[in-house]
Amino acid sequence: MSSDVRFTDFKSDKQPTWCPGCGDFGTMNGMMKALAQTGNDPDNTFVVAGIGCSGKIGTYMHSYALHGVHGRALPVGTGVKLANPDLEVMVAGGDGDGYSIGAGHFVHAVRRNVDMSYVVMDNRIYGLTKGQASPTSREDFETSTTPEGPQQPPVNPLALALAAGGTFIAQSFSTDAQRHAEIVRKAIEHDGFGFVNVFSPCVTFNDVDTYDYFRDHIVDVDDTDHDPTDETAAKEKILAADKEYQGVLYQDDASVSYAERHGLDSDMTEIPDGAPEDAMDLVREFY
Ligand SMILES: Cc1ncc(C[n+]2csc(CCOP(=O)(O)OP(=O)(O)O)c2C)c(N)n1
Ligand code: SF4
Ligand SMILES: [Mg+2]
Repeated sequence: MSSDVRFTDFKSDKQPTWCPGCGDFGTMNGMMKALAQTGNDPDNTFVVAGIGCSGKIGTYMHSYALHGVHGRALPVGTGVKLANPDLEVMVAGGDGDGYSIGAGHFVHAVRRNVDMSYVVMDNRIYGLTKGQASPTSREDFETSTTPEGPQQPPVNPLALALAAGGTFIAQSFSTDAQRHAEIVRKAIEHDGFGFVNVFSPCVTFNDVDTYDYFRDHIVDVDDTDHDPTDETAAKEKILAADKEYQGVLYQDDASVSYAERHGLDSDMTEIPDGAPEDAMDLVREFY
């Protein structure tokens, strides 16, 4: 880790193929800033990406990266972090990747509370496959596969995370650059699973959840008297159907990460009660 890392050090030499104006540019920009601000550098950072337009992010960032299978980024990220706790692990993907095919992994990653961050580029549509409804699409959003809209209420990812025992639950807007970077930074600094749902508009296929829509509707929790450590207050805001909140909605200050809970951070060379010294000599040979 180095203190003089600039956020542009996280930019790869590959030019993004995202459509001009895609929200994912801003989302990635904030992720790179947050990584630099927290003292990380490309040599200690591992980005695991899902499949989708959003999933291309690992190619555009300069770090260790894995572009995995659709919906499976979280278990891969979990494995990377547990195998090498010294790495800063950031998992990134789309609303389809995380809340549709990957929904089961999402719930279990949240409750495991492994110390990593998860950034979802929520454009409320399947962008890469050209505009089908996603789990976060509005009930009446007409697409090629849902000509009369999905006709079922959208998934509320923040509510899902809270119900699963989430310890850091936040939301940001990709073009609110400084604020978005600040929220991702807090997710990285959180001791546990830092989840950020990012409004990251798809300018090509979603003509309802647009930049203008979010600009007109977002309420920043920092402009309210919200206390993110108050779970009841967090629940109230997260379930408010008529609001699009930005900021840290919930943070459990007493969060205990998976590694801490299971003693995975412990020194493997220390002699536990009952272990003979000669057995420990054999253990030490591996450290
Ligand atoms: C197992 C599997 N099923 C389906 C697909 C097809 N597919 C690719 S991306 C995608 C959805 C992408 O939507 P989202 O995760 O929201 O990402 P976006 O493109 O909007 O960023 C689907 C269904 C796939 N690649 N693999
Ligand atoms: S199709 Fe939508 S999500 Fe995909 S790159 Fe274009 S604007 Fe972004
Ligand atoms: Mg999407």
